[in-house]
Amino acid sequence: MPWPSVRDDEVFSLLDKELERQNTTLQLIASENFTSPAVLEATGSVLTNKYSEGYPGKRYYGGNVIVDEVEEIARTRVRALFGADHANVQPHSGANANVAVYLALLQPGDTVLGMSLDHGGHLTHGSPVNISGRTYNFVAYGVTKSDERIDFDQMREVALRERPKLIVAGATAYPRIIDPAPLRAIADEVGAMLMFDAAHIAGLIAGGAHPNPVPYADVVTFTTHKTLRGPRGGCILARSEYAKAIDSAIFPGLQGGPLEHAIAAKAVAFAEAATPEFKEYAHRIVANASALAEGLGEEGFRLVSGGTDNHLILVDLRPFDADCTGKVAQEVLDRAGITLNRNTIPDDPRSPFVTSGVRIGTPSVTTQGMGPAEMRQIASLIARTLRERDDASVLAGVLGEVNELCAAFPPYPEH
Ligand code: DSN
Repeated sequence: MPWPSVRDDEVFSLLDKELERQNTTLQLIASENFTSPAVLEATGSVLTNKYSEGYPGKRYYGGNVIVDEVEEIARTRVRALFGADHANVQPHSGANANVAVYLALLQPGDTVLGMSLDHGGHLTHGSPVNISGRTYNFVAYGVTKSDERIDFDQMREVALRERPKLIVAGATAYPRIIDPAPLRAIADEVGAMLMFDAAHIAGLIAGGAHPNPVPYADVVTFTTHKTLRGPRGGCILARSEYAKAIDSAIFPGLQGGPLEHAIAAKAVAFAEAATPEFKEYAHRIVANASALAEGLGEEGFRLVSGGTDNHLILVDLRPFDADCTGKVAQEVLDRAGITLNRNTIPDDPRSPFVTSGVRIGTPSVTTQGMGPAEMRQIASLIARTLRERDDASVLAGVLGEVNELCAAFPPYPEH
C-alpha cells in the first residue's frame, strides 16, 4: 500500500490527549455530547472515500448503490423518529441547514422574524454579521424583561407590523420549553411560513421530553450532534410541498458532495434515538439540568428565567460577583477541569466576547451516567472555583475532584 507505514504521531498524539481530556474533565458545553462507539465507527468508515452528488436513485457519479441504501435508511429513520413527511440528511451543519431553508423559501430582501442573538437566538437567525442578516430583512423578537421567556405578545405585534414571509423559531441559549402552538398561530395569522430550528433540543424531542414541532412547522432544522448524540452534521425535515425546493437548495444550491460517512453515522444515531433507553436518557438530561440549576441557585447564582426546563442553564454572573465576567469564568473553570462557555444574557451590557454570563449544559455528563447527586457536586465545584479563583491551590484541588468524579464515569473507558 502507498500509505505511510509510520503512524503520524504529531496528529495522533494530540487525538490521544483530546480523548484523555474528554475522559478526565467535565464537559458542560450545552451543544456537545459523547457519541456512541457505533457512531464513531460509522464516522470513521470508508464512506468518506465516496462522491455522491445528488440523492438516492439520482446520483451524478457511479458506484453509489450502497451509498443510496445508507442514505435511504437515514432518511427513513429520521422521518419515522420525528413523524416528518420529508427529510434531507445531507446538510454538513446546522448553519448550512438553515441557510438552505432560506435559499429554498425566500428571495433576497424578504422579511423574516428571528430571535435576537443576545436573547438566545443563533447567528443564522438574522445576525448582521451572518449571511442570513446580510441577505434577508430579519426583524428580531426576544424575551420579556419580567420573566425572560419568549415574548409571544411582542412576536405577534412585530409579525403584524412587519408581515414576514417566514418566522424562525428556536434558540441556542434559552433554558425553557419552546411551545410550537403559539408560533403556528402567529404564523397563520400573518400568513407566514414557520421554520423551527431544533438544533439544541432535537434529542429532547426525539426522547419525548419536549413537544415535537414537526406537526406545527413547515420546516424543522437541527444538528445531529447535540442532545441527539449523533455525528457532527445537520438535517432538515419538511412538509412534502417543500421537499423539492429544500433538496435543490442543499444540492446543487449550497453544497456539493454529501458526507456519506457522516450520513451513515446519522442513520446509526437515529436508530439509537428511537430506543426506550434514549427516551430515558432525554428525560434524565432535563432532570440533571434541573438539579444543577437548584444547586447553582443555592450557591447564589442568578439563573436567567429563574431556572430551566431543558438541557441548559444560563447564569447571570453579576449578582454572584460583579467583577466575574463570562470570559473570566470560562477561563478559570477551564483551568479547574470544568469546560463550559461564556454567553451573553438578555440585554447584556458586555460584548459577546466578554459577556456577563455562562451557559451550562447536561447532555454530556448525563451520557456519562451522572445523576442529581453529581449535579449538586458540580454546582458546588463551580461556585468554589469562581469564589476563590485567584487561589491556585483551590483550582488544583477542584481539578483533582473533577478528575476523581470523571474517573467514576468515563465516557470512553475502553480507550
Ligand atoms: N455553536 C452552537 C452552540 O454552541 O449552541 C450553535 O451553533
